[in-house]
Parts: sequence; structure tokens; C-alpha cells
Amino acid sequence: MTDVTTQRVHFRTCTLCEAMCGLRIETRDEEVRDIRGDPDDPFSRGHVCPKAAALADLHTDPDRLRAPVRRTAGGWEAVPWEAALDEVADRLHATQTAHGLDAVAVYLGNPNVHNLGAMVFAPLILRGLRTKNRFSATSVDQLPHMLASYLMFGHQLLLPVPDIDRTDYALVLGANPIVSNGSLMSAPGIRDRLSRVRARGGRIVVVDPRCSETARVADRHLFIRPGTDALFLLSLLEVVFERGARLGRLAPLCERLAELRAAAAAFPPERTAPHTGIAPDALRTVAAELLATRAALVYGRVGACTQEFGGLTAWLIDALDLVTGHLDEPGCMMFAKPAVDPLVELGGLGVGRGSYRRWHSRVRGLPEFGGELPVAALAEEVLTPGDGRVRALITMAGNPVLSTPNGRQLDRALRSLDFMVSVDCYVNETTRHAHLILPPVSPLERPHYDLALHLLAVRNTAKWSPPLFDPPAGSKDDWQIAIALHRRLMARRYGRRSAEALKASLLERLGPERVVDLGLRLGPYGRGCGALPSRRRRGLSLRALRDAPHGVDLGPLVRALPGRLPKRPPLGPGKPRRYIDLAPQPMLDDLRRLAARYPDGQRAEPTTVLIGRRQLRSNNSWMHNSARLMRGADRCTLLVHPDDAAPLGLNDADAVEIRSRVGAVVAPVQITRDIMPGVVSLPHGFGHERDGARLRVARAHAGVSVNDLTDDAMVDALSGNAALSGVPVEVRRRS
Ligand SMILES: Nc1nc2c(c(=O)[nH]1)N[C@H]1C(S)=C(S)[C@@H](COP(=O)(O)OP(=O)(O)OC[C@H]3O[C@@H](n4cnc5c(=O)[nH]c(N)nc54)[C@H](O)[C@@H]3O)O[C@H]1N2
Ligand SMILES: Nc1nc2c(c(=O)[nH]1)N[C@H]1C(S)=C(S)[C@@H](COP(=O)(O)OP(=O)(O)OC[C@H]3O[C@@H](n4cnc5c(=O)[nH]c(N)nc54)[C@H](O)[C@@H]3O)O[C@H]1N2
Ligand code: SF4
Ligand SMILES: [Mo]
Repeated sequence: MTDVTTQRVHFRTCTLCEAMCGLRIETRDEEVRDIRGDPDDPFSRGHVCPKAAALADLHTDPDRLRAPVRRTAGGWEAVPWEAALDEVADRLHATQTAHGLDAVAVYLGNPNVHNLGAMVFAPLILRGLRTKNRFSATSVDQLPHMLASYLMFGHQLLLPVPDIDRTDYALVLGANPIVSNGSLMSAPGIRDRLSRVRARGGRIVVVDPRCSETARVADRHLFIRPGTDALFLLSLLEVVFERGARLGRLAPLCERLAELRAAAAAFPPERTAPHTGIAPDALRTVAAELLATRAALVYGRVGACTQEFGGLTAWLIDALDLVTGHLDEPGCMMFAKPAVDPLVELGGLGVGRGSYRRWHSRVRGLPEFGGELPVAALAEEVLTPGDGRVRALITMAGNPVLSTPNGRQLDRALRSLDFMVSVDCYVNETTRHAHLILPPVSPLERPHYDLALHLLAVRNTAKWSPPLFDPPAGSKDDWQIAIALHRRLMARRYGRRSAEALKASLLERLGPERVVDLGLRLGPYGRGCGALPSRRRRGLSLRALRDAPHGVDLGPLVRALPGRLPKRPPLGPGKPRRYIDLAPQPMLDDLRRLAARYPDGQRAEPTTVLIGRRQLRSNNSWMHNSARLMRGADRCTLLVHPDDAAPLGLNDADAVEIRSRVGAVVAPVQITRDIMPGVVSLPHGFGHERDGARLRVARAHAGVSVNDLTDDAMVDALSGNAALSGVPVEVRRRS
């Protein structure tokens, strides 16, 4: 017998962040030999970041779970799939029977968005559970943008995307794409895209409490006091209205311009400058530039969302793009036209238009959005006795102990649950509390298509990624776990032969691949739609994508309005129609909260406030177990301005205690002029010292969790989103 080795080259999309880089992966038998950028990918053209190579580490990580485990007094023990799934279904069913449907809560984490099977089928188990206690990472992230889109355009997913490849002016608030690689803006190789803006004479202006990596490559950086973006934007609007707002082509669609104008009139630049720290002249310059540039855009992200006035901020960004005549125009904020369109509802599989305030959280009365409650309320829903208390929890691809505010309180809450199950690949800070963990296959063992991210991409493309490796015998993908659980739950609730149980079996047979195929065929470039150049006239299908392993380019963003707006009941009497509400009532109402928080004629408070920070070789909380990403100096440092460090007698690398209302952590200091005086910054995703987690590399680089300081009581009352930015803290030297 001779040894036969098989060497192969695979092409696929990276599933780690929103950039959707095309990868070229070489394998020899079951081993990954090399991961690099695919130069023939029409979207990313060879770009990758250091995280791509870590996909191989994830695949081989000895700490990654390969089979279900149950927590026992003596440690974790392996359980066969069938027994594990039965036990989970029994426990969840028993909890709901004894205490009501809402006694079981669900938390869905960020990687679900990067997971085809979970995108298609996770909503199913949620619907099957019929609990009002649904939570997700949305409410520590982009919820304000979704609320703004829902209220203004009528659909939570009509999210404007920067047409960065054609813009001549980008005003960027609270985003650091040079490090994050872009968010609600899939734009692989963003550094090159930004430098091309400048090369063609365009300008980039960054508004951020830190001179971020993106600010460093911009033309101008304006420091802003954390949490005050809404004030800055209102003043920009005020100036724009003074100089002459223009709605352009969209004017006939826009409602309530007068109300928007009246709202902005109360916030001239002199009124807001003492709070934002941005001088009226600097603000007026930005307003003038926005009005004078045809292809200009205003874009905001995590820093603009995760603050006390995130909802207002998201609204005002879209409003500013509208009244400067920039929405839905080339080089401005536009809407993508994805090959599989999540706005098209496929027999209940799609994402709905959204909903708001249909119910409120039991303890604090925070508002529902899109069927979910704000995750800042999860711990109190578990810890507060009474009817409707949460007693069991499912987490799927989430690590809320490290990623949501007041992680220590959530730790306590999870410990007190009657039952918890996690669908996750690791025993980490969150899943260590689970009674059972159900692990999916590795990312290289599943096919992939980005159902969500093409909706947020700066160019229309499509790509199918086949799996590199066959999944090990008996393993399950996330969607198979979700359906297996759903089927069992439905059988326990309604009987084995019920319509619900049969529907679940049917979907199991359908699988995500066929859903993608159907979505492609029914989509805007599908078979017979005629929108494609002649050589692709036959239209897109899964087969067509399989024949194009590097992906298919579908062209730059195109104007989408009014066609993409859903028809909805008008603000006054009349038949449903397509329109844009420039001044949604809940937003106007929330301005009172803003005005009260930042009174006229007063200066900013002197308190020190905390903001977060992303780093290139991190991915939220869960890539810290890759040794190659963790090499080098300690990254979990507190940035402090020299003017703040001096009175405390601090030198670089000194240990400081940082204390907030909810907790305290100790971290080394890094003194830098990049941070605004009065502001300190700690990266998020660290805090791996907690006992019981099984992440050996991460533990060796434990750091501390910024979310042991962020406060669950600090939310944007309008959207319910956590206010992770601008948390009041005290910093003290550790003697
Ligand atoms: N390398 C890496 N890439 C990632 C991730 C990661 O963890 N690591 N995470 C991914 C995820 S889930 C997301 S959502 C995206 C997020 O991507 P981005 O939205 O680009 O997020 P950040 O890099 O956190 O940038 C937020 C910026 O807001 C600033 N900021 C903080 N508070 C305020 C404020 O009050 N006002 C203003 N104007 N600015 C403020 C911060 O200083 C920071 O520079 O990144 C994704 N990509
Ligand atoms: N202070 C502060 N907090 C923040 C942020 C911030 O900027 N500052 N950013 C927020 C943002 S934008 C986000 S998106 C959230 C993220 O919050 P989460 O989604 O709760 O946290 P992650 O760190 O992304 O954890 C992902 C989990 O999914 C698991 N996982 C990875 N891939 C898969 C998979 O394919 N299947 C399954 N089943 N599991 C998988 C990992 O093991 C890990 O447990 O954090 C938020 N928290
Ligand atoms: S930028 Fe994002 S998508 Fe591209 S290689 Fe890095 S992690 Fe993957
Ligand atoms: Mo995120």
C-alpha cells in the first residue's frame, strides 16, 4: 500500500467579521496548510486580516467541544446527542409547563449572523418556544439603527450603507473600520477604500472621543464627549436648515420635514458645544461641507449606538443624510440589492418588518423591538422573584457574561437558573453555567452563504462557500441542533404527529442549501429576471454560484427608493403607501430626555467616563484562544490622557483600579494623547480568569472585562440598547 495524500485548494468567505473576505485555503488531507486572501474574489480582491489564519486554529483547537457535554459535580462528561437533546427538551418543556411560556428565555449571540444554518432556522426554535423573553446581541449593538429604519422607512432591515467606493466626503461617527473592518458596512480592504477616497480629493472626518486608527488616516478628527452625538447632529441639522435643506429626488416621499426642522431649531451649535466639546465653527464647517459636496455621507456605528441616546443618534444620522439630499444617491448612503433578499419573506422564513413596544420587560418595563427585549434586562428577569420570572435559558453562539453590561450580575443570575443549555463550541465564561452544552461543527465543516451581510455590503456580490471538510460522523451543525430541539419540543407540547412536529421534520429535510437556492432564484438576479448581463441571463441559482467559486460581482449599489420601501399605513388618514417619516413621534418625544440630560447653558460634568475599544487581533470575546492572535504585549490596557494621569501620579504600566457603580477591575495604564481628557478606554471581550471556563490560551491572557464596569441600569430608554459608552468611573492608583 502507498500513502496517498490529497492536496486541495478551496475558496470560501471568511465568517469572522462583516467584511466577507474571500479566502484561498490549501489543505492536505484533513490538515489546513495555508490560509490567504483570494485575489480573484471580486469583492475583497485578496484582502484579509490576521484573524483569517486563526480559522485553522479554531478548527484544531483542543479546547473546542466536539460532542455534547453535561456538567456534573466532578466536571464535564460526554453525553450522546440523542440523550442530550431529549434531556434539554424535557427540561425546557417541564419549565414551561410548570411556570408558563415566558419562564424560558433565549439569548442569541453575534456569530449567528455569520452562520447560514442559524440564520435560516434559529428563528424557528424561537417561534416554537413562544416566549416573550427573547434577547440577543442586537441590544448591545445595532438596535438603534434598526429602530430608526423601522420608524423612518417602515422596515427594520432597510439599513443605509455607505457607498464608500464613490463618496467624496464621509462623516464618520463612533466607528473605527480600520480596526473593525467595518460594521453595517461590509467593505473588505477598507483601508484601501478609504485611501482611494482621499486620493480622488475626497475628505474623511471622524468624530470620536479617541483619535482612533481610522481618525489617524482621516483628514480631520473631532474629539467628542461620549454620549453627546445626538446634540452634535441636531446642531448640524440646525445649521443645514438655516443654510437651505434639500430633499432632492426623495422630497415627494418625505413626511414631517417641518417637525424635524422645529426639533433642530432648539439646538443651535452654541447650545450644544459645551456638552459635546465641538466648537461651533468646526461644526459649521462640517455642515457647509456636507451641503457643498454632491457625493457625501454621514455614517455612524457602535460608538454612536451603544450610548444613552443611541436611538436619537441613529435617527439623526439618517435625517441628516436625507435633508442634505444625500440618501439613496451614488457616493452617499444607499441600500444594497442582495441576491438573496431578506426583505422578501419566504414562507415565514424571512425577517419581518419589525415591531416596537408590543410588550415590555417585566421588571423594568423596557420596550420590545422586533420580538426581542433588551439584554440589559436579562439578569434582573432571572433574579427578581414573581410571576413570569425567567427560570431556564438557551444561549446560542453568545457570551453575554463578557459582552453585556454588568457581567458579574449576569454570572450570579445564570448560576441561579433551574436549567441552562448552550449551543456553543466552547466552555467559556457564559457556557460554564450551562447544564448541557451542544457544540456545532467547526466553521470549516459547514457550507456558507452570507444571508445578512450582503444586505449591508458596499457592493452587490454573491458567493457560495462549500465546506472544506466533511463533518465528523454523528456531528451536527447549528441548524440541525436547532431543528432537533424544536422537533422534540413540538412533540412534547402537541404530540408526535402534530402539524407543528411534522412541519419541523419537513424543514429538517429542506436544509439551508435549498433555502439559499430558492432565495437566489426568487431574488432580484434570479432566473429569468433579466437584470444580469447576457452571459448570466439564466439568472442566479445555487448551481450558478457553485460554478463561480470566487464569487459573482453584481455591480455597485443602485438607487433603491421608493421601490424598496414597504407600503404602510400613512401618518394621517388614507390607504397604505410608501413614505419616509423624517420625524417619528417616539424620536421627537425622546428629545425631552436629551434636553433634560444636557441642560442649556451648563457645561459638561467633570466626571471621568469610560469607553470601549476594539483591536485588530480580537473578535469580541471569543477568539482569544488562538495563540497566534494573542502573541505580543498585554492589550487589555486602560488608555488615560496625560492631563488625567498627572494628578494621579500615574506612569505607563502602573496598575490602576477602575470603579463604576456596579464593580471594579484592575488594569495596567497606557498614557496617551490619543484619548480625550476626562475619558478612559478599556477594550471589550477580555476577562478570561473566571473559574470553570476551558480556554487555556485565553486564560493565559485573561485581562479584565470592561463589562464588569458597564452598568445594566444605563440604557437608551428609547430603544432599550445598552449604553456601554460613557459610563462614569473613578480611576485610582493601586498602591
Ligand atoms: N478586530 C475586530 N473586528 C471586529 C470586532 C472585534 O471585536 N474585533 N467586532 C465586530 C463587531 S461585532 C462589530 S459590531 C463591529 C463594530 O465596528 P465599529 O462600529 O467600527 O466599532 P468600534 O471599533 O468599536 O468603534 C467604535 C468607535 O466609537 C468610538 N466611541 C465610543 N464612544 C463614542 C461616543 O460616544 N461617540 C462617538 N462618536 N464615538 C464613540 C470608539 O472610540 C471607537 O473608536 O466590529 C466587528 N469587527
Ligand atoms: N463594553 C462593550 N461590550 C460590547 C461591545 C462593545 O463595543 N463594548 N460590543 C458589543 C457587540 S457589537 C456585540 S456584537 C456583542 C457580541 O456579544 P456575543 O455575541 O454575546 O459575544 P461573542 O463574544 O461574539 O461570543 C460569541 C459566542 O459564540 C460562540 N461561537 C462562535 N462561533 C459559533 C458558531 O458557529 N456556532 C455556535 N453555536 N457558537 C459559536 C463562541 O464560542 C462565543 O461563546 O458584544 C457587545 N458587547
Ligand atoms: S477582515 Fe474580517 S472577514 Fe476579512 S479576514 Fe479579517 S476577520 Fe475575516
Ligand atoms: Mo457587533
